Formats: sequence, C-alpha cells, structure tokens
Amino acid sequence: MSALLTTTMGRMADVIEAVEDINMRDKVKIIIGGAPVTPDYAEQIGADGFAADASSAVKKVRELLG
Ligand code: B12
Repeated sequence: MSALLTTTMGRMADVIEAVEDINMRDKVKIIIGGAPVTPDYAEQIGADGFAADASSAVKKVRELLG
C-alpha cells in the first residue's frame, strides 16, 4: 500500500485489520510506503515491511518471499 498524505496513511491500519477479519493475514505479505510513512509506523500497524524507494522495495519483497 502506498500513501502520500498523513490523512490517508491511517487507513493502512484499517486495511490490515480488514485482511485479518477475513482470516487472510497469514496468506499475504503487506508492505507499505510513501512520503509520510516510516519503518516505525509499519511496525506499529503490523505490516510486514516498509521501503523508502522502488529499488529497496524489490529487496524487501525478495527478503519476505525468501
Ligand atoms: C506530485 C505531488 C502532488 C501532486 C500529485 C499529482 C498526482 N496526480 O499524483 C498534486 C499537485 C496533485 C498534489 C496535491 C496535494 N499534495 Co502533494 N505532493 C506531491 C509531491 C511533490 C511528489 C509525490 C510524488 O508523486 N512523488 C513521486 C513518487 C514516485 O515518489 P514517492 O511518492 O516519494 O514514492 C517513493 C517512495 O515513497 C516509495 N513508495 C511510495 N509508495 C510506496 C509503496 C510501497 C509498498 C513501497 C514499498 C514504497 C513506496 O517508493 C517511491 C519511489 O521511490 C510530494 C512531495 C514528496 N516529496 O513526496 C507532495 C506531498 C505528498 N503533497 C502533500 C500535500 C499536503 C498535498 C495536498 C494535500 C495539498 C493541498 N493542500 O491540496 C494535495 C493532496 C491531493 C490529494 N487528494 O491527494 C504533502 C503531504 C504531507 C503530509 N504529511 O501529509 C507532500 C509530502 C508535500 C509536503 N512535504 O508537504 N501533490
């Protein structure tokens, strides 16, 4: 998920909660990014990862998928 505004980044937590509600959380990897997003925020909302740019996002995905 990508958010460019602090006003929309809060919804990332809602999406993760919705994925949990339908029992899909262990079937998907969720990574987040965008201008206001931080690694601390990713940890706080229970995302699997954060990346600051496209190339580190590729590294993160490779890491998560083993
Ligand atoms: C272009 C831009 C606009 C354009 C958008 C045009 C469009 N059609 O997309 C326009 C002029 C419309 C605009 C409007 C507004 N903007 Co503006 N905008 C920007 C700007 C300059 C660049 C964003 C961008 O597209 N960057 C290019 C992309 C490729 O880079 P990126 O977003 O940084 O993404 C990289 C990483 O973050 C990461 N990443 C991004 N997403 C993801 C997702 C994942 C999963 C991963 C792993 C990584 C990742 O990888 C990307 C590549 O390196 C930023 C400033 C900035 N430095 O980001 C402000 C910025 C996002 N805007 C801002 C604001 C406030 C607004 C407005 C609210 C202004 C207003 N009062 O109207 C409106 C909101 C409009 C809306 N409804 O969303 C603020 C947000 C501040 C905040 N804390 O919320 C910013 C940060 C500027 C600032 N410093 O104040 N904006």
